[in-house]
Amino acid sequence: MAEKAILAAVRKAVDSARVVDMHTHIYEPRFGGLLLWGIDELLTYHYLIAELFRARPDIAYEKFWNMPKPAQAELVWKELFVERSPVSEAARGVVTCLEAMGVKPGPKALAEARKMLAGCKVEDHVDRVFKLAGVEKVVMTNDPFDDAEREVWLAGKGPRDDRFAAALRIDALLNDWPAAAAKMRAMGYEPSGGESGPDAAGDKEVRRFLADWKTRMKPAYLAASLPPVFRWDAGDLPPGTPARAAAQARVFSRCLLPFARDEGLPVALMIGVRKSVNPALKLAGDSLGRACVEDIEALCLQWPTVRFLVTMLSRENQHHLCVAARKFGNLTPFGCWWFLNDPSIIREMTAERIELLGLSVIPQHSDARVLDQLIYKWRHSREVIGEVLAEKYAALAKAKWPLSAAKIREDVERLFSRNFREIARI
Ligand code: RAT
Ligand code: ZN
Repeated sequence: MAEKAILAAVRKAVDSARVVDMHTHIYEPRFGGLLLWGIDELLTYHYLIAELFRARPDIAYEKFWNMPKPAQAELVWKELFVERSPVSEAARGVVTCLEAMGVKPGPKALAEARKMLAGCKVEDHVDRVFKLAGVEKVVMTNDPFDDAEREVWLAGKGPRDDRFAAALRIDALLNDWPAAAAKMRAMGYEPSGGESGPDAAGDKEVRRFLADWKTRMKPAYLAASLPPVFRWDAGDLPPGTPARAAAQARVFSRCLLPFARDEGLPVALMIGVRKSVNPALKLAGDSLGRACVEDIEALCLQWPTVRFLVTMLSRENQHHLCVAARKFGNLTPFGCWWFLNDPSIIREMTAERIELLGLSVIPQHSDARVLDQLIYKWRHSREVIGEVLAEKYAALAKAKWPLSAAKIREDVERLFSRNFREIARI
């Protein structure tokens, strides 16, 4: 294949790949208000709220939080789209969405987008966004400790929409055991034990809880977002470990991992978030820290039959994570998470991963919190991932390796859907 034909074949394969998006925060329409969509939600995305406060540090946080959502959206629009050009990745994302939905981008687009979406039925909007984004399936983030969400699951309303798979999110069990235990009690479980975690009978109760939620949700995997340093118990928990860390280690190692192993459920770990470094910013107030990849290597070694899907928030961890994945077939790096979901970093991480791990990675997830974001997150990522792949294929062609459009399509499909499907068995 000539270089020009290769570039065209890669572009076509990447642009037409049907994505399985392995981590989002969007919900099936039957979850009602939990599914966020539309222009006002796009503009009040926490990534943009952080940017608003950079543009207007004079605005008091409380004043902003007390504004009704449409007024918040108007303020973000004015400051980040009218007064300034929307060049940041999150702001450019809104422009991509507007354009894709047929609203002429420009200072008047907010009013136009509101008008256009006003009479729209959410189900129709889901269809339209999935089509525009080229997404076939998304995985939600499902938290049985969230009261509003739990109610929907317990009510068992309506048939499942199989474009939305579930993920059983268990942060609550790991991050604040006493509070999680109290909630479990209110749900009819008896997680015996103390501040430093469940005892042997309590372990069983936690697993019973997980089993019940597995039956209810049919999750593709268990998931947790974790700080840069978190404890798990490799049998060496030193005496005097603080209660909170001991509880985390105990729940992780004696409840979650055996459960995942016995049930054949993959475990997705999102590591490196430092929560609430600026609490006044709420969801926008988290930062990051460099994690310990050595811990993940030890985890993969000790639990060889558990499939670990791992993403890390620090750019400095990415190379080591790839090297770790070369050593452990049960470790799959995924996505360019949160502060890494920017074209310059996606380019670097995708090249690094492909050079070290070939096609055995999941290059991206969207983390969309607002349905419409699927459009821009995937359009922008396809563009960059396509460029990286084109370079690799061009180098192969230069060395006379035979290539075909069909082979390229097959490789791309692995990256955008098959690798995840095979691990999660969905
Ligand atoms: O990317 C985000 O929106 C973050 O706020 C988090 O949701 C993170 O992705 C998470 O799942 O904890
Ligand atoms: Zn997320």
